[in-house]
Amino acid sequence: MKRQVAIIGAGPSGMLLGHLLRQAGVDCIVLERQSADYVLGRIRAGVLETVTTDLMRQLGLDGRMNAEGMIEGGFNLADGERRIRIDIEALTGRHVMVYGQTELTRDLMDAAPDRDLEVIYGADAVTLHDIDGEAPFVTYVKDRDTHRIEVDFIAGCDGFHGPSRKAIPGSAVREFEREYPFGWLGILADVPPCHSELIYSNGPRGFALASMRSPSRSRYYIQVPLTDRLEDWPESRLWDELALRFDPISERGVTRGAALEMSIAPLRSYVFETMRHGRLFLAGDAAHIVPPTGAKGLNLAASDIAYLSQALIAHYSKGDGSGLESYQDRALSRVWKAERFSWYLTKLMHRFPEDGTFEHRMQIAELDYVAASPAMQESIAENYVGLPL
Ligand code: FAS
Ligand code: PHB
Repeated sequence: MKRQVAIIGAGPSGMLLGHLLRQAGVDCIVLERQSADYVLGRIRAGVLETVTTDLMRQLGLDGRMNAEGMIEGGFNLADGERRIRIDIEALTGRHVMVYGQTELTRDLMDAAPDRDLEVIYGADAVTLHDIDGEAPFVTYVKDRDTHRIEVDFIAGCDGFHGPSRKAIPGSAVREFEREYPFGWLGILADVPPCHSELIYSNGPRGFALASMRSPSRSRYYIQVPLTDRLEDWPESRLWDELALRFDPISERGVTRGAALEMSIAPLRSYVFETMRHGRLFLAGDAAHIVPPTGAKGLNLAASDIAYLSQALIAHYSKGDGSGLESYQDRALSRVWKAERFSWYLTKLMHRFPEDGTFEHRMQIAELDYVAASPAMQESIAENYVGLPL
């Protein structure tokens, strides 16, 4: 089989790229290891920058997002008893959209058949071949048959644990990493949010985030030691902890309910600077990871895909290869700025085990400065809504 582009991974990166290429008449195929249900079962991001909502609008797939998503003109930083509202609408003229990654992925999946986007779920043993050569190809196994696809280009959209990054030879690897000494315990429940906007709190008991998916569905996180397991956290214990942290600083206090999902995610900052190697291009979590504190992960994947889709479409429609040549540098410029902001907010809002009372007073002093400085609030706001492409 011969296709123009093979896309590995049917998460947000792969599905956004697939739709954008098909919309421009570029022939592509998406290869996904898991089932569609499994992909939809992963609960992840909740806040979309305009770079992401603009792509959905460009695809004409923003209908449900506009109907069910929540426009947020601000968010809050807190330190236990004080809430500092960052008025992103007034400070930047822009906003963010609260609409779960699961729903965005569902919209992209549901539209694939009618838009002639071929997605192979259950594609095992996806392997990249000759990515340095002029005739790369991909192989995979499905229903015990091995399939081979000759391609012009491969888009590695297979997340942090996929095969694409690992296909790049060690001599070309340039990577940077920081692992954080804690994780995020998250819970999703059909209960009304405690506050009309997100609250990131660095209170006396540690970091907590009050987020949402709709006026009747809430998403909460608290910082937990890396040694904690889900079995250490019966739902009642987590609701007690969330009430202690958010009842004093929220409009309505925490409403309890049965968990639809609970999970513990590790936090890391990671950049793999070789985002292009020969005919292979990496995008999204395959190339970089941010701690979710700045709500950047999904949105960075979207900006990579904005650059990569423009480059591939220019190559096929005009024979213009300049976008492919500049992809890595353009993408990395935005990636590193988002890594900085995510690292900054993570340092500001979390209790680090190695920190003492002085470091905590530095965090409080920083929040005092944020509370008093319109310039600092504008800086935080412009990073939170997403820097320009
Ligand atoms: P994804 O990981 O979403 O998708 C990669 C796809 O490739 C997956 O479907 C996978 O099954 C597939 N794949 C992997 N190996 C393969 C193989 N060998 N063959 C074929 N397919 C393969 N971001 C935020 O902004 N806010 C958050 O709150 C947030 N929470 C997160 C929580 C967790 C537990 C994780 C892991 C990430 C979180 N993120 C969050 C970041 C997340 O939203 C990512 O940025 C986003 O999923 C990136 O999308 P993709 O690049 O498509 O990668
Ligand atoms: C979420 O709603 O899942 C969410 C929101 C903002 C973040 C991280 C996660 O920074």
